[in-house]
Amino acid sequence: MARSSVNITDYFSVSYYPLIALCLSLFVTFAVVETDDVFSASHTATVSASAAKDLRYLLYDVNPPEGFNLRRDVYIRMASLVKTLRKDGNDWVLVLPPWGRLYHWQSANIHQIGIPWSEFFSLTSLEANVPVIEYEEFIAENGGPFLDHVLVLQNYAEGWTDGKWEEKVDIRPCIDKLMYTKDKQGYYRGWFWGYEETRARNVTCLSAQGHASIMAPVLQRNITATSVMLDRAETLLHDHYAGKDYWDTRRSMVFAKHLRIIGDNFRAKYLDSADDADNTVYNEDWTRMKAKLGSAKGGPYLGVHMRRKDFIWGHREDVPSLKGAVKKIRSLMKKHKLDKVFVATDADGEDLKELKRLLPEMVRFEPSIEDLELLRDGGVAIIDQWICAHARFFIGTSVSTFSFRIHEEREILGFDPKTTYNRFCGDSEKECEQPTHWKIVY
Ligand SMILES: Nc1nc2c(ncn2[C@@H]2O[C@H](COP(=O)(O)OP(=O)(O)OP(=O)(O)O)[C@@H](O)[C@H]2O)c(=O)[nH]1
Ligand SMILES: *[C@@H]1O[C@H](CO)[C@@H](O)[C@H](O)[C@H]1NC(C)=O
Ligand SMILES: *[C@@H]1O[C@H](CO)[C@@H](O)[C@H](O)[C@H]1NC(C)=O
Ligand SMILES: [Mg+2]
Repeated sequence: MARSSVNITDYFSVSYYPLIALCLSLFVTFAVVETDDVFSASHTATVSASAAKDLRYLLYDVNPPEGFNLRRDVYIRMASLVKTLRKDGNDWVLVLPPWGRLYHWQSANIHQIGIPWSEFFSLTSLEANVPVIEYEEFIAENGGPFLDHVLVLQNYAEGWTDGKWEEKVDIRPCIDKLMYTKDKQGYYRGWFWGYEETRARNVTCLSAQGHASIMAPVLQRNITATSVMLDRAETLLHDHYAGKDYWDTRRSMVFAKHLRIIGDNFRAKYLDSADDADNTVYNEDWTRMKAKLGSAKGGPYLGVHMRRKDFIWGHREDVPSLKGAVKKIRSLMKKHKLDKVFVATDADGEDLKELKRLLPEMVRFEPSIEDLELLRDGGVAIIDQWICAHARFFIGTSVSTFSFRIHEEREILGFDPKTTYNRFCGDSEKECEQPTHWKIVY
């Protein structure tokens, strides 16, 4: 079996530190070409004290059970809100909520709390879309771990009145048990991404129904505090799903360079895949990454995302048995004349053993414990997604946001939609509707 485990520790010592130097040099480059380079246009993360007057911070968090890939989707909604807010006066900055305590991130008991975004994404790239700072940078700029106001978003207790949809937002009594408690000094304590020192001066529940930017008037007029956190931010909908602004933000979510390097080295070593031959040459500057649809060829392997765990516990009819999935994999390999298959999956225990028995030739990215400590579960998920994104043909799992993020990555790389928007069907699923093609709006 082609179980392949690379030694990532090598990549780290070789390429991680030069990376910091590289980032610094990129920064200088971007600053110089300011006139026509979007990459420097919106950088206000370090604002001088004199301009700090109307500087305001938007923080947010998401319902604890939500996973990595839905959280990435909520980021897009918040970035859109910050853009709306910035159009109307104040110098709003989006504070990136540290990663951690995700239900699925429990590998090997490694510490996975308070992880900065720079471990997973390129901050320079995010900043070229909307001003962002890491949480620890916020604490430093703000002079301490104090938030002025937390708004806990919730639906309306009464649902949609008259069955009619309307956009609205109102201060309302909290529906669920409040996850914040007052301490002796009158400050509110809560989870705050595991930062125990963080506290809030005020907490209010707000019923909201509508798109992210319905919060703009409230944040501009009703709440005048400098730092405002929206908890349960997933309550708000996309301003315009798959529109230009959506795609700008999505394209700006460039994976951290060290993760892309590890993925690329793995492709080269185990999958005969390289950008030049595969027509997947990547531009670090997402504002200049405009691959033509159908231009990407991809590496000579089938990419598979097979979601298991909670997706099979409910015996969903749109998720196949392992046998069914392997049958489909074999037929796709034959059809597309591919003799290699890369499998990304969250399968574990008996399920994984069975999969390895049924598909012994599969290639998987399986880091050692030491490597996992460096990458964390989020880094491994990104590397899995990056490798799937470069496959000649991809098949994912029905309604998995993990698969959806791979679709988007392949769309950015310029793959023919036929090679991307595919999913497994349940063994006895009657109408197996395939995923929707969302075209990039540049
Ligand atoms: N490395 C890796 N991790 C996976 C894979 N599939 C699922 N996971 C993990 O399991 C999580 C998915 O479940 P959730 O946390 O419920 O939510 P999600 O990320 O929004 O994605 P979906 O549940 O698939 O919609 C991911 O965030 C990953 O951490 C995979 O193929 N490779
Ligand atoms: C915001 O202020 C306006 C005007 O004073 C008021 O009508 C509205 O109810 C307030 N909204 C919230 C959410 O507090
Ligand atoms: C908390 O916020 C609410 C809503 O804006 C406001 O009415 C109230 O006065 C605030 N409480 C404190 C202690 O500032
Ligand atoms: Mg999920």
